[in-house]
Amino acid sequence: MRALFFNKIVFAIILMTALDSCSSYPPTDLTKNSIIPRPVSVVATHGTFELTQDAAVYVPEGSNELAHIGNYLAGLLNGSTGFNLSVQPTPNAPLKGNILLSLASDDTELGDEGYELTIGKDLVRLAASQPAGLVRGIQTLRQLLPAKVEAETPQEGPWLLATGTIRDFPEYAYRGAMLDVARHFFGVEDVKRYIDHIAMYKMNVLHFHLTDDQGWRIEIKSWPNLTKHGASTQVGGGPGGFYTQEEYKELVRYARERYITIVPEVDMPGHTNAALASYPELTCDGKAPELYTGINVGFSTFCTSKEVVYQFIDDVVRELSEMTPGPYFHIGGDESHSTKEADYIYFVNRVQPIVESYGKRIIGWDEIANATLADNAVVQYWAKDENALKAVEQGAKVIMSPASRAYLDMKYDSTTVLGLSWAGTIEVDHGYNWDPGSMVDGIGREDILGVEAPLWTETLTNMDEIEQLVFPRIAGYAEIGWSRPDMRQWDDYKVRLAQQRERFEVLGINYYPSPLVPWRKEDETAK
Ligand code: TNX
Repeated sequence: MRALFFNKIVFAIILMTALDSCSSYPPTDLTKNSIIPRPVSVVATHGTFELTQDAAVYVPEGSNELAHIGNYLAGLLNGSTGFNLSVQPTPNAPLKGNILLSLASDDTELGDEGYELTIGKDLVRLAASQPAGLVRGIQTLRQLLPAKVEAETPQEGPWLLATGTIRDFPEYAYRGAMLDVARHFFGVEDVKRYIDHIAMYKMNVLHFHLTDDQGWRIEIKSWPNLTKHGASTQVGGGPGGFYTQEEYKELVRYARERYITIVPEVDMPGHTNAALASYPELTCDGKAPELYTGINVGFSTFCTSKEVVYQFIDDVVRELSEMTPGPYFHIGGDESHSTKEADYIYFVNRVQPIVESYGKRIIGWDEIANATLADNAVVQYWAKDENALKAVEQGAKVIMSPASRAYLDMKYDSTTVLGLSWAGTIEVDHGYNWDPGSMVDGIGREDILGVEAPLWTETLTNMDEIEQLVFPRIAGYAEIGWSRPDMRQWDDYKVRLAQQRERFEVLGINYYPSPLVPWRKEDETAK
């Protein structure tokens, strides 16, 4: 009887040891990480750091901005660890067991968003030349901790990190995702969740598609009917909605805290039915069209020869620019199929100086390259190579959003229920395997400001549906924007992506379990 009991114990110990070795815990090799986007360099020193309840986050004295970033980090860690890490000014005394944030402005290689994360047995140091770099480095630190760090409620530790040094900085300055809140409206909490999702992968731009045929989603005080009437519905006829200026400012603040720039888009002269329905003087015949709840494009246009149109645009750009600290204003300009070519060019040439007069740099979809571009204008390539080439010939920079690769609203394959397929289907590998600098003949890395993945929401009505199309592809677009092309191989990426699954689950993200990704089985996942 006793022998049997003893045998059982021995067996249990052997089993536990075997499981432990599969999960490589405690972690000792920093090069065995699953960080997305892949960092520039990782050097392991083969030890382990343990984060305990005695730790604090230290920041240089006298900087509110760094204290704020320290709080952001403590906030990410405290919920799941159950610790009560506080933010303290860096003392001269020993800092054993703590996390230390600092600025190293002489480390110019790191640029605006790079960071160096040095994990020692006794101390974690995160340094950057600019504050934004610290926030990017915090995302790396997050991904090095067990997935359950993403939980909101206390989880059991230990909270261990392999020791070593990561030096990292982005390939492209602009790394974004777009959210269309015009076809279907999404409230402030949904947008914040979207912002958190993109922040996790070190993206730095939320392009906010605020207006379209189906709805006008931002309060403009000088033209109140835009939201009173123009926001009252959406695709399918639901109630729609809009952001008050206070809500918009709150989103700007939330994004800014994560060093994410909001780029507001007012799409024009096409995609304007909601505005035309609200103010008939913006149409040529002076008649208000009905609100539109279908998903066709190309049927609406501002009356480009009327002065009131430019007064209207001036007011809209002014009110929106005043609430938008970022440098960009997106004027849309796509699919204006009901605007005569000459009128379209006249219109874009008139609108650009208005935007510039409010201190903003213009972005437009690639069609705007047919006009005479303002100095410093940025053209967002989505469809036509010739337009992107015209942009570069005029000295503009290009954002790469090729629909056949980077559109988050394209289906994964023919069985995907949500999404569209006019630009083809985009499986996870197809969305990952392309390089912005060699996508269009004649457009090289030096012409490119960055990469953006747009999400159009004709078929999406809630956050679960958004996430089904966004995850896991968003991680790939983030890596394309951040990591050098020679650092990106699908076979390596798909393994790192598989290891993100547990994070998606802890965060309650409704991801698409692509058959091309070797998602790890439950019993093999790291603790
Ligand atoms: C094209 S891409 C559009 C949008 C649609 C999208 C659907 C672009 C600049 N215009 O109006 O929502 O396709 O995928």
